Amino acid sequence: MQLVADRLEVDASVHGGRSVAGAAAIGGSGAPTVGPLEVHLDGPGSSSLRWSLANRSDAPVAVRSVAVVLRVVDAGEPLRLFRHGYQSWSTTGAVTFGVDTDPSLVPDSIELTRGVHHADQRATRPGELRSEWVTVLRGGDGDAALVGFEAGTEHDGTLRLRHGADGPELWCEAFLGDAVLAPGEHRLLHGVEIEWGGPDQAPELLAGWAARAGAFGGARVGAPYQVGWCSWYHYFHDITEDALRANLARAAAWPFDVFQLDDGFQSAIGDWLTTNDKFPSELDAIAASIAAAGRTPGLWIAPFIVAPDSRVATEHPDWLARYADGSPLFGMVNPEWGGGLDGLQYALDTTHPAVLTHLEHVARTLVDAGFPYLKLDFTFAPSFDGVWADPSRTPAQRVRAGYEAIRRGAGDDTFILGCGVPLSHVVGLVDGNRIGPDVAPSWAIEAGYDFLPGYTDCQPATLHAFRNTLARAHQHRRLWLNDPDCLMLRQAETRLSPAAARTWAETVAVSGGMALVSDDLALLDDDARRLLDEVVAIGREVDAAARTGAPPRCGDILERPIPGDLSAAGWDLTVDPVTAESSLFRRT
Ligand code: 9PG
Repeated sequence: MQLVADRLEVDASVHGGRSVAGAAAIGGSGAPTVGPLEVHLDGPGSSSLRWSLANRSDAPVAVRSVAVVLRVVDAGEPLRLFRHGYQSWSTTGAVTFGVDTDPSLVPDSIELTRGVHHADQRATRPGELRSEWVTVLRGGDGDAALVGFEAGTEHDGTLRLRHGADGPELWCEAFLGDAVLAPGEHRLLHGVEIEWGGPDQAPELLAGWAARAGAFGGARVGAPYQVGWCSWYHYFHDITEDALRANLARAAAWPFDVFQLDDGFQSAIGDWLTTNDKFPSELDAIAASIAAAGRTPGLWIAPFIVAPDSRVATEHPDWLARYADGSPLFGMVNPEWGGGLDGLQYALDTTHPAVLTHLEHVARTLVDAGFPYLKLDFTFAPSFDGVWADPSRTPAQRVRAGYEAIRRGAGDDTFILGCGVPLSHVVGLVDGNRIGPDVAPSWAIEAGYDFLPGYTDCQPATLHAFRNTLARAHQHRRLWLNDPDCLMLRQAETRLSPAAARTWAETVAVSGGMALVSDDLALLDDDARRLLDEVVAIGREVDAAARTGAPPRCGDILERPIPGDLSAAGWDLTVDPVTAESSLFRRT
């Protein structure tokens, strides 16, 4: 297989509408130009592309995307692609060109869902497969090529495998999401690297890329191994202060560092500093009780979305992002949240200085109230297409600005866990990141619960969390601490078999990632406790090895849609994803 630089492709419009999309040859003398945009390229098709973009006109230009197109030559079939998902919950794993499809092409896929799971919320071209931030391509001839952006903080990097005139093409796309370049403005784009390896070396290629991207972005990888409890996966929205306190009392017998309250305490989405009727105490009193029990108080918030009837939204309508018609932009939907519009929530405009001051204040107030551990959820909302106060900002810059405000308010010592987050946007700002969909008290998704057309694999199910935990194992201690999502230890009030619960526990262990329990502790017996102790013992070993040596290795990452092999620190885990049966061995 060869990757041969072919041309430049630009999608842009003169501010206000007229398209200036087009292609330009590369390789000749002078910088290729499409309409008012000039692109400086250094090393296209070599192992390292450096590039930048300039608006040479005297009018503003809205840039959707700029791509260097590589022809994929002599790859042979099957042509496999490591498809890296956009955000925490987005499906990650191997797909085959000409066989698999992009979920945005499913006829009844919903635009909000496409915005949640891709940098570009528009549907792809037929036959196209796309990966965010990084990919590995492997043809039938055996060579594997990693193509990855060194960062995703200033703009997204989307790798699109498409049918071209002469065969497959890989588009290395800088996605700016219609960010407006002022007349004369010049912007650096994130570099793209290509690394080659043998047919079995995808895990090593990915580990090497993650190490370089982490070092480049100043990744926060030094936090201690985390063991904790989280209120979500037993109580969900019905968590009460009584239930929280009952678990805190039982936690005395458990080895938790962190004790984290999840969704369900807040008076409204967006009004994070006040509790609802289920929580008679204020947040500082709850944090004080957790701290008095010797645990680190943790709290969930969804800082960039607000309920239509929340105080923040009704008192500050100018803080909301907008659609072109002037109505507030939707950032997520969840009927359980209420808000007055069937569960639809608005997105805050993180390019508005007052919004950033507000976010900083919320974070500082929560840390001052006693929560040095914050889980930030549904944080993709500022990436959506819309009308933003500062039109020069890209989707990546909008998300990152929100995280930066929270980090400023929370201080350097707070553990920040990203969730529902476009992963490339937050390197250097988060300590941990959720790297997969939610677990659930069942293995596969249950019939009749497929409520996201095209995106079923991103819905809550332990199998879906399992898949991403293997496929993103290379990121642990390179980009952040991986959070594979909570263990599911209980044997009552669950449809997970004992074998499946053990398989998931072993997976969390061999991933070296965060070990969080999320059961009503009253339901857990001695077997559950022994399983947690086993997870923590193996997890600590794997985590320590990942700090100094290689991250966990998923050996069959390109072999099948759902891999089953994970190895680290002498441990070999093999799982059949269909039956959820596992075998775990220690090499001697
Ligand atoms: C709280 C939860 C937990 C959980 C998060 C996140 O696609 N969905 O509709 C969807 C809903 C909830 C969800 C993920 C996806 O879970 O991952 O740990 O904090 O929010 O509401």
